[in-house]
Amino acid sequence: MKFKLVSFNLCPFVQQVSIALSLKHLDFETEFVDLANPPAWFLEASPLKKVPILIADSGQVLFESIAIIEFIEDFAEQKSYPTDLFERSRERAWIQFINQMMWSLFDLSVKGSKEEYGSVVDALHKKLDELEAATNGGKFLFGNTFSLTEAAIAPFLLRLNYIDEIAPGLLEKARHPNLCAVSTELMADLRVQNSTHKDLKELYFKQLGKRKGYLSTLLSEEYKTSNEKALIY
Ligand SMILES: N[C@@H](CCC(=O)N[C@@H](CS)C(=O)NCC(=O)O)C(=O)O
Repeated sequence: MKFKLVSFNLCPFVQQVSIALSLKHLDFETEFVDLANPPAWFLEASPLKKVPILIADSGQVLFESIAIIEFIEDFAEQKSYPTDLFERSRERAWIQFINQMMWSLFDLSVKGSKEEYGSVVDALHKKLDELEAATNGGKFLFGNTFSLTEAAIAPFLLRLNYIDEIAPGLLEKARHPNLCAVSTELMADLRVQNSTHKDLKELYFKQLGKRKGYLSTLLSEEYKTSNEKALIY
């Protein structure tokens, strides 16, 4: 079976699904839509008018990143979740935790003053403390296997790394050693590298520029000039 992953160039939730599909070696192509000007077929197919949606060649449509990732796990022969039911449930819960944490990236990008930005960083660090405490010192979050939790967190860590380039101190080795090591591992992974729009970093900085928050003041001039309206995602 072949799949079409409907995407928006900046969307981290699409990237999670893309990594999960690659992890399971499923056959898929990515189609980008412009969410500022969405095509009629997309509005018809996507119940929440959001990406990702995954369309099978049978015409069946799936939506919501976590539900799609669960489908991928069920559909693929190669399984990722642990067989122990408690461990399984915990990994699913951490994927939800990571998806909620994804919205901190939006908060970081829009806070106008350094102080407000600092409060978001503090709150994010506390969430990262929780995740750090749950890791076990393996190569990845919960062991040595690249799993669905890695598919979930890689898009978050990638964007954190982008922000860290202009405002260092988001992921600190002293406070989050295991997460830093996982981040290094994931940024070097081809499944992660191949899961985004090829110009993601530039698009991301442009988006930060358009949001005109504190972070935009730290960008190089080329990203500061746009007066285009920023999308909220
Ligand atoms: N809970 C959804 C969130 C998806 C989401 O927010 N997608 C954004 C792009 S990153 C979107 O399509 N926004 C369009 C809109 O809100 O109209 C999921 O995990 O699939």
